[in-house]
Amino acid sequence: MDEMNELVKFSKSGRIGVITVDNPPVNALSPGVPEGILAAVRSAQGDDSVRALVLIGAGRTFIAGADIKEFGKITSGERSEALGLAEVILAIEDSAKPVVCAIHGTALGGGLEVAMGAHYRVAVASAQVGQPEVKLGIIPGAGGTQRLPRLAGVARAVEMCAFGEPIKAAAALESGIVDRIVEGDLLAGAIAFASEVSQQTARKPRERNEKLAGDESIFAAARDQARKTKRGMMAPLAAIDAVEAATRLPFEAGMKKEAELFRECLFSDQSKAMIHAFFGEREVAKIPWLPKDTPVKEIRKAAVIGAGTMGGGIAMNYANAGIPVILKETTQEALDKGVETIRRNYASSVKKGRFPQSVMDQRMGLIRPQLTYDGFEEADVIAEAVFESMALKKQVFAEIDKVAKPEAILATNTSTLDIDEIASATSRPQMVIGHHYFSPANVMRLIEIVRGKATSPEVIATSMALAKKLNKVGVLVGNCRGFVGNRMLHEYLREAESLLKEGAAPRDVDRALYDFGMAMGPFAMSDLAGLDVGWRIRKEHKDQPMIADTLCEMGRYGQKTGAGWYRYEDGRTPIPDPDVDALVAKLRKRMRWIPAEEIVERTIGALVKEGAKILEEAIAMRAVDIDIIYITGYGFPVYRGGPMWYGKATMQA
Ligand code: 3H9
Repeated sequence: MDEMNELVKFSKSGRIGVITVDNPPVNALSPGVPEGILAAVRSAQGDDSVRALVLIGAGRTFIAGADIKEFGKITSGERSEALGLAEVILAIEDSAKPVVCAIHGTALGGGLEVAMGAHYRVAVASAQVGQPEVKLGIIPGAGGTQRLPRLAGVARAVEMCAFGEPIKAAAALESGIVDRIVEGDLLAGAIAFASEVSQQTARKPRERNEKLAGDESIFAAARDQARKTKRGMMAPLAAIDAVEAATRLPFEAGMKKEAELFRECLFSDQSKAMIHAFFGEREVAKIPWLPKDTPVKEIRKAAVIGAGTMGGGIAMNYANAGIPVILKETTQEALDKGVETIRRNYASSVKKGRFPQSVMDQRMGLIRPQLTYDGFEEADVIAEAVFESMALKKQVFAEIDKVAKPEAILATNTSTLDIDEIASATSRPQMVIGHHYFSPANVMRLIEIVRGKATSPEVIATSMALAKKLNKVGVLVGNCRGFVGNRMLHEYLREAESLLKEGAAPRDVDRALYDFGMAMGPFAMSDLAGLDVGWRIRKEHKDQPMIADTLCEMGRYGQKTGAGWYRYEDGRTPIPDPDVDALVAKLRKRMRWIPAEEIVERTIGALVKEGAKILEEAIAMRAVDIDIIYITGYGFPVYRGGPMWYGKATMQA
């Protein structure tokens, strides 16, 4: 085997040259990889013993894209702008010997772009291909927006480039991205395919123009969808522009347009923030002080106490991950209601085509509803999700303590209460930890993993691994009132109420923060979550009352009672309510018009200030932990990078 460099190797199998990219863990196109591929393709041109080439990835995947770490170096001026990838891909496409890319794992971003420069692509059935660049605030920058419509047609290319979701091998075959699905050994299948085509004249993908003509309305429809589902993001719109350019301009001019749009996105604040979030999501899984050899226990069986909204959602998470779960309630009525909600949620997914009925049946089959503690002695993790009251939680933990096996993790879903006090109700505080899910628990990706002062390293490590298994983002935080997310939220909501007292209406505050990019404004969000939750907690802690408490005293708990900060005629659309305006007017200290910028500055500023205190107290380990909590749990716009990233960026500006 020849080494083009240490990242790319070349070997021969009969008359087929095999180029292997070997850059673990995901064969990213780090410096050296494009150069190695280019050298291998070039040297094969003059080698008469080689008739065709196979390009394959070593390890678990084909090329998963450009090396994202390099983008920061380009925008900071540390390295030159061009990654040179487009030229390497042209060289592959211009190879006189047919090139076959052999795909397993994921061919993403620059990886798919390399594959689309080749004359053919074969893949194993489990492979996926995609152009996920928009998730990093950029667009494909090495011809993806120009070659994908040529291979797969305009509609598929727009969808993949603008929305970033990968597709499975079968769909890639159907749409013309992949030429064959290989059963069995991928390399052997790719070599056999390359031998078959080695004598044929291969067409260059960039010259395949026949799929470019099509329905022009695709672009307008995609723009509408992007404005709705990717609100505030520039990359999806740029990706649509670039694919549209492919249909209007010759290939070279289309490439130039793509390069311009790519550069604009790459140098934007949005892309920097989204790349921060990409690495942040992976960073939060790392706990520097936890020894690497800390044992992680396997979670084979789970139990959940409380079949309300949270408990039901948590049980679904376990079932979705294939873990059998007991769901316990105290009355048959509450249990039936909880199970019915779960069934309705699954049925709605089946209806939307997310998975077939058989998957729903299998998941429902993993959930065992009951009124007793039978079988709890076998559970590896017990998750408590009862009403937010310290007395009740302590009673439940004392009961669990009697039935759980010694090595079981005892998790509470409390959102504000003291983990240590809850743990004190057991004989094993080292096994107690917070698994704080966000509503709806089966949808929201965040779990705050809250460690008490006695929680063992093993319980922490197992909880972090469990979060990953449940397809969630686990962020480790310390124990204080409200932990990280809700403690900061409290200050944010107080600031929002202060704005009302100075002259703003709830709708003004909500509008300003919605336009900033939050999933919803603070008042609409409070109505959705239920105003009574915070009210009860404030009463329990004898806190200073808020305006929201007065609304609760009026029976206005939010959406669930048809009224809160707003009125709800259809149960979910907020309508400004003169009664609330009158209440606010009575409490108003002064009356002035407050511009949207001030609303954003003060409310987001409140988050940042509390976040800084949380860091000082070491309740969160790193600023990025706070950012990921807010992006994954509180609807903070990912393209602003999270409150701490945003705060730092605006301070520097
Ligand atoms: C692009 O290609 C632009 C082009 O148009 C060209 C323009 C010129 N680079 O996620 P994991 C690291 S943009 C650098 O835990 P999994 C990751 O940080 C790119 N590093 O594994 C982690 O490091 P650590 C388009 C990367 O099995 C480790 O690899 N491509 C990259 O759960 C393992 O990652 C994408 O956006 C990268 N490209 O998932 C794909 N990818 O261990 C992004 C990963 O130190 N990547 N790392 O924390 C993914 O979606 C997932 O990583 C993947 C594997 C599905 C591949």
